[in-house]
Amino acid sequence: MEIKNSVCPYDCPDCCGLRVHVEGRHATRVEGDPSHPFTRGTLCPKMAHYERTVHNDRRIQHPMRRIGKKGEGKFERISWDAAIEEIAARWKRIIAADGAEAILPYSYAGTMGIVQHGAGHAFFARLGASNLDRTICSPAKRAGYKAVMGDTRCAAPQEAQESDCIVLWGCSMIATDIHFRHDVEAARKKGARVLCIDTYETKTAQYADEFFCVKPGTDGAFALGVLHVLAREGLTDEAFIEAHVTGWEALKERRLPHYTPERAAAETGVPAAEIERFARLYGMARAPFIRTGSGYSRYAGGAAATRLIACLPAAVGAYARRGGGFLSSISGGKAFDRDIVHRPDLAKKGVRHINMCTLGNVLTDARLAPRVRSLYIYASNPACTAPDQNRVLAGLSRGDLFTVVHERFLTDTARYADIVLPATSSLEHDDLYYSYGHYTVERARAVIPPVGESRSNWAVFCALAHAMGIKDAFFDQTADALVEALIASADRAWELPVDKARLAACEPVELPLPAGYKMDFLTPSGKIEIENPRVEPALPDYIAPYGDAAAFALVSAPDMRILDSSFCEREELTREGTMVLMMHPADAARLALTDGAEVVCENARGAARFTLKCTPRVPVGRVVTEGVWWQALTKGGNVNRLTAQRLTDSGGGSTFYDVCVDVRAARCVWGRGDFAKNVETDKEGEDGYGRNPT
Ligand SMILES: Nc1nc2c(c(=O)[nH]1)N[C@H]1C(S)=C(S)[C@@H](COP(=O)(O)OP(=O)(O)OC[C@H]3O[C@@H](n4cnc5c(=O)[nH]c(N)nc54)[C@H](O)[C@@H]3O)O[C@H]1N2
Ligand SMILES: Nc1nc2c(c(=O)[nH]1)N[C@H]1C(S)=C(S)[C@@H](COP(=O)(O)OP(=O)(O)OC[C@H]3O[C@@H](n4cnc5c(=O)[nH]c(N)nc54)[C@H](O)[C@@H]3O)O[C@H]1N2
Ligand code: SF4
Ligand SMILES: [Mo]
Repeated sequence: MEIKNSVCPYDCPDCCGLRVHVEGRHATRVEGDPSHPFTRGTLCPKMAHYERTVHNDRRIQHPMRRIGKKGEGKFERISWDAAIEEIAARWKRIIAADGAEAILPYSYAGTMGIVQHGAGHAFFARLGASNLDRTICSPAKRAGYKAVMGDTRCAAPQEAQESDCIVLWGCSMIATDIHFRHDVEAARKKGARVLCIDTYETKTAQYADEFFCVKPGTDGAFALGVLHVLAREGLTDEAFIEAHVTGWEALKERRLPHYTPERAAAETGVPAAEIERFARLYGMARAPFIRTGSGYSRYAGGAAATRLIACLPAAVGAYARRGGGFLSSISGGKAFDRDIVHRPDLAKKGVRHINMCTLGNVLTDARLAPRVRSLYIYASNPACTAPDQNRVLAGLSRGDLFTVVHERFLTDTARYADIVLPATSSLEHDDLYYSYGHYTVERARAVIPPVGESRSNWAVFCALAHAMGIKDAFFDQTADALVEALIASADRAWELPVDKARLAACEPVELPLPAGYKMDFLTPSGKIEIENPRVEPALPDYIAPYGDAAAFALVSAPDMRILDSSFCEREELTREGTMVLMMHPADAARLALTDGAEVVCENARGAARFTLKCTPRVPVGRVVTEGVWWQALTKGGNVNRLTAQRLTDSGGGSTFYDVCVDVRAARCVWGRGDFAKNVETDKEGEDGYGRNPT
């Protein structure tokens, strides 16, 4: 038995260091790496048995061609050569008839490693395929942060250890950023208060000292109300503002008078006295620290809300204090020149961009020119995780759409593929990882050989490049050669020397930060720009959510046991799963629904079926589901049957939580069915679920 270092590849801010026990061709055990500066040797429940994902019976072992109907999941085994040849032949025909833009790549963060995550970018750029704008997660938050803070580095999470007031804002820390708890605990031992702002009583809210429960999508109004109180009660740091902030006076004169605590209370549902209390706790703290998740930004006004939240630390001068600051998202990826992998220089001019949040419309809109004729999907499961699922499934069902899915498991998406290709897990390929929640980076080499005939993303794109007749030595490299080049690029990409020897040796490496980095405001003016003339509107204002004409606001939050739809393969994690809908007992009583009942949620886009859980953790007028479950684990469609393709104010982001639904009892009861059965019931439309608006 050998123990080797690796890195957790999932789309999680923690990016844990792993210690993998290897026996022959098998990983037998996975533990946390105690030498990792942020994750310190512990793992979340999902990764504690990563070997059960890697050596799972459900792993796709070899390439396959569809023999059943789309969505049915019937395939025959074919060879890699046959698969690559068929894809290349189809693509050549499509390019000849409609041009390369008729091919659309679709990928996201199934793996976060720089090489495997962006493995297709150079290939599809060279081909001239449609560009995909990867907007599904948090571009509104990024755009909002950038508008105020430019490229300013976020405070390191460890900074919070010295804070006396930590705000977890739309951040489900216990589910999604569990290792930050260590830093929060350290501060708490020294007397810090922990405040949580969310839409229902999450485990994180229960953990916090104070919980502020806002109406979904109203955080911008909450921030404005707090800023009003800070200004009114003289809790701002005028010297800091004078030296480091632009636009405070404009905000104070043109926005804050409209956002009295009473007005903010009307928008957010948080009583005025509570908003005042929050402002005082935050404003009187010596060194307040805000950690935002992205939940609050997946609404119509997601970018505006981020801009307004970013005004809080500016107003009280939190950046200047030891332990104070703002942690939105860390760009550890900037330590490396990712263009080495992405090769934007290969891109052809004028090629169209397609926003991934609008996949449903893009696939079903017959007027789109050219129509998308082929979809190549890797490291993502859009049939499950993309909004407006009925549209997405209608698109994926098109007989004239040639779909290739490169996957580890036969996901909801893979079932619609014409060709399925088996993908390696992170233990089977080489890569380099950075985090969006801390400043540690780490290299991982393959620690076991590929399971079955699986191949890495990079290996598949090299094979496709050759088959498409692309003659470029770039596609003759190994993934590890790209990792080496990335590591070497740290010299020019990061301003302080990175420990490349440790990095090369697969040890976790903390990126060095310049002293005083928190006060180094990397905006054109060198100041925090509350007012920014380069963005529209120059001065941020609250934007109300879209909503729908239906009774309940529906929030779909992260589930502790799975990560988006990843880990649905793990029976011990999902055994008790079926999608649960949480509702306040008073609402349930009003609708004559009982705990454990099967209920249907519906709106103009579709319907989905849930098991009801009555709980006062969810306020009246709201319902909450957790996790994005594979269809086979639901009782009839997952939550994305109900979500919309509408975009955020800026950044073109997803608005997953900006949704309303009506709720009623299901008319007939289905057991936790297999996939085929659920498809059947969809067709019958017995409960109206699976209703397809097209
Ligand atoms: N266990 C687990 N871990 C995960 C994931 C998962 O699904 N499960 N997902 C991964 C991914 S892809 C991401 S992007 C990250 C981060 O996941 P993110 O979604 O970016 O952020 P979270 O920290 O989970 O915070 C989401 C929280 O926002 C709350 N929320 C929803 N609407 C509002 C609102 O209007 N206002 C406020 N204040 N709060 C609101 C939700 O109730 C939820 O508790 O987590 C990753 N880690
Ligand atoms: N309703 C609702 N919907 C949501 C969310 C929500 O909170 N509510 N969250 C949204 C967010 S924040 C995000 S980021 C998206 C994420 O949505 P997706 O991008 O679909 O992410 P996952 O569901 O994790 O699926 C990733 C897939 O990649 C595969 N994979 C892993 N490693 C590799 C690899 O190396 N190569 C290949 N080819 N495949 C690999 C995994 O097997 C897995 O099936 O979901 C969004 N959808
Ligand atoms: S999913 Fe997140 S917390 Fe869990 S092991 Fe991976 S990086 Fe760590
Ligand atoms: Mo995400």
